[in-house]
Amino acid sequence: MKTCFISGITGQDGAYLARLLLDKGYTVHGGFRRISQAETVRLDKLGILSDVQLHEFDLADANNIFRTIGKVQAHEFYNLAAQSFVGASWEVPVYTSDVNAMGVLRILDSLRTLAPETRFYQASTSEMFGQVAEVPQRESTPFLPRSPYGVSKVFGHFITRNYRESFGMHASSGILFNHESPLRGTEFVTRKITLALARLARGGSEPCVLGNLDAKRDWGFAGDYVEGMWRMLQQDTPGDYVLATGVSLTVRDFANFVAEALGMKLDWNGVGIVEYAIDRKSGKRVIEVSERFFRPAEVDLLLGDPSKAAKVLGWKPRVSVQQLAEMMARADYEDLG
Ligand code: NDP
Ligand code: GDR
Repeated sequence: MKTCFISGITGQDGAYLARLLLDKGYTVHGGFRRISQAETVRLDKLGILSDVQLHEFDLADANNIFRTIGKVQAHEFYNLAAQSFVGASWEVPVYTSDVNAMGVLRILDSLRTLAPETRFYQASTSEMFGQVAEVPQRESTPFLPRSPYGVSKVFGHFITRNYRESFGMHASSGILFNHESPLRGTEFVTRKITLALARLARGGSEPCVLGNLDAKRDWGFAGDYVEGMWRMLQQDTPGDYVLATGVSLTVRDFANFVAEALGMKLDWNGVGIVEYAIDRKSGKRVIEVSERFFRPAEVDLLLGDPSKAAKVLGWKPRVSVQQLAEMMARADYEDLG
């Protein structure tokens, strides 16, 4: 029986990965942060809170990481913990860098000393492509990050590769494009839209206020993506893999899918900062735009090429972006009932 450690187990991906690995018979350990109240709601929602072993774990604390790694001695270590909200990374750039960049190094160096045979997964991101050098983006596409978050993740990516090359560690990076689910944090744009529109469908009147509606993203389902993470660590040799759907749509497109799933039909009016959408049936103002949600620098277009993952890992996403929007909209609508 294998043992794994998941940092960020309380987050969206951590919860889905924990469920997957429990189903595969792993003993699952996970790291949670010592904050005023530990956030275990996602593990609870999946019904697995009592099946996982939780440890206090903070990427900012090297001694804590060292002790935890020595204690657990996992076969596989998945580093999913991060300050993951791009928008916040301009507000807390030093913290974001410490956690997302130095945090990875703290783990790798502890593993090198205490558990060099442990297989390591690093949660890299399509945000590293930033001002994209080519379309679609693949493993060989140069990184041109556009946010403190993206810059910090580039360090995490390269230090993972460096420990692989320097010390022969089985360390892999998944360059994952946006993946969402009903467990997605409410500040990310997909969940912000599904929650706000579900409230409107339940009789509410507050419009969903968004930023850049023209941003294009390659959105998939988190449940599919954690399967890809696991497959990377089952390979004989470590490597870097893009996980994506190969379909890119605007924020506006995603909102249209959500509206449709909730029985609305959006009519869009105006452009730029004065754009808004009205539901043709109820006449309610459903979406508005505010400068507040624009970023100092934007990643305009992300579109991934997952063909290496398909070929080497046999990985394929199963849920389309339209099915994803429906799944999330329905879940929020039911929860509000
Ligand atoms: P979430 O924001 O849902 O989860 C992040 C997790 O990290 C939470 O468990 C959080 O704990 C934990 N965490 C935050 N700061 C620290 C810290 N200082 N020490 C220890 N734990 C910490 O993110 P996702 O599940 O969506 O993403 C998982 C990983 O994948 C992240 O690294 C993210 O950057 C990366 N990624 C995500 C993509 C996506 O589309 N979802 C795409 C590409 C990469 P707490 O519950 O206490 O806040
Ligand atoms: P992203 O996801 O930055 O791609 O990072 P997010 O959902 O925050 O933004 C996606 C795009 O939507 C635009 N947008 C808005 N975004 C938010 N959050 N709120 C709004 O009101 C809004 N209006 C428009 C954004 O400008 C952006 O272009 C996610 C995170 O999970 C990262 O951790 C991960 O690495 C990347 O995906 C891949």
